[in-house]
Amino acid sequence: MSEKYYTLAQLGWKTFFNQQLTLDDLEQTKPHRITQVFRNRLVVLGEDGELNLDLAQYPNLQGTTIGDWLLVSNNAVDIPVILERQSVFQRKSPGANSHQLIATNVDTAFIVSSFNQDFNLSRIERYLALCKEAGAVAVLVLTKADLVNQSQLDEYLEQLHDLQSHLVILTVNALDSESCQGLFDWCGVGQTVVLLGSSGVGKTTLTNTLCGLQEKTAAIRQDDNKGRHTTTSRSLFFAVSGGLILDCPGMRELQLTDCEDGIKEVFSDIEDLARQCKFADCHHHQEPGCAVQQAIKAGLLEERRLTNYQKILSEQARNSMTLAQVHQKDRKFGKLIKTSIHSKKHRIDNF
Ligand SMILES: Nc1nc2c(ncn2[C@@H]2O[C@H](COP(=O)(O)OP(=O)(O)OP(=O)(O)O)[C@@H](O)[C@H]2O)c(=O)[nH]1
Ligand SMILES: [Zn+2]
Repeated sequence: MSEKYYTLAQLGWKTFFNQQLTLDDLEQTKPHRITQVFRNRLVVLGEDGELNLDLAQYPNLQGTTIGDWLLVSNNAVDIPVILERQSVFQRKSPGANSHQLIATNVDTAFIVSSFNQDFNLSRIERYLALCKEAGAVAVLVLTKADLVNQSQLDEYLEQLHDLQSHLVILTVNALDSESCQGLFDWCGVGQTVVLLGSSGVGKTTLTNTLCGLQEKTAAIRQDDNKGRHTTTSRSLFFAVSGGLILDCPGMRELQLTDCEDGIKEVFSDIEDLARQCKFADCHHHQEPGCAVQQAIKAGLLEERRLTNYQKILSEQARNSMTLAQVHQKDRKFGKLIKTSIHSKKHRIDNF
């Protein structure tokens, strides 16, 4: 990738980013996009080629991820500026009270799921909510279509009917580029695509097929000590159709946070029904005049869908609440430090 030069438009530069530049920025800096994230450094790509940015030298870049646009100064001394993002994918860090950025400035998200035990409507709904919240178009890509027969395939597809109106669903054999042709429509020049999905569903295989890579992307895969090879760092690849593909690590534990709007959009059918319930604070369990329960009884709404809606809504509330509590704790701790500095100063002043 380093020998090849790309225009900013090919790297996904848009008017949205251009509008953020001042005259000084235009004269003294050059836009670069983060294409690889490592523990200690970032690889960024601009019109003049690739640069490595040391995270120890620029601690502000710890809060960036793949897809971000940076203004890197021509003198290579000033701290790079992170441009405002057009879309942000984030989740709750597993086992921690913080957000984890997955990818930014994404146009389209391929929600990758496979026709086997991974096929799970509730998980797909989760990813749909994540896409809504992030501000990217979701396309559902179902892999391993070659491993099921037509009637099994129809059975799976039947279940997807009520998921989301206008949701584009593509069924593919990720190993066969002919079968993946429909995906290229979303991967044109300057378009950024992220692949989301559990481990083993075929994200790396799809990336290889879309990018015309023959061999496994060995450089970004490391043994996780369990005899399993998983994608460990975040990397950006170019599709043969010119688009940019972001490959993120497997996300087995997808916890949603600060995602209420996204969830409500994905479950707008339930939201609409809830407005017709007799009680404004109806929990849709056994309350009289519950329009949601009536729809379930009438076969118009799947009970599973209501359960998943309530589950992920309360999960995101819990996760967001924990973060709020952490912030409150931080503020209290900050005050404590200020008070102790103040009283120390007071003691010194009075000495
Ligand atoms: N037959 C068939 N095999 C597939 C298909 N897609 C992926 N595979 C196989 O499924 C296995 C897992 O695919 P990967 O591409 O490594 O999965 P991944 O989603 O990148 O997994 P992580 O890197 O762990 O997140 C590999 O052995 C692939 O060859 C498909 O459409 N058909
Ligand atoms: Zn109700």
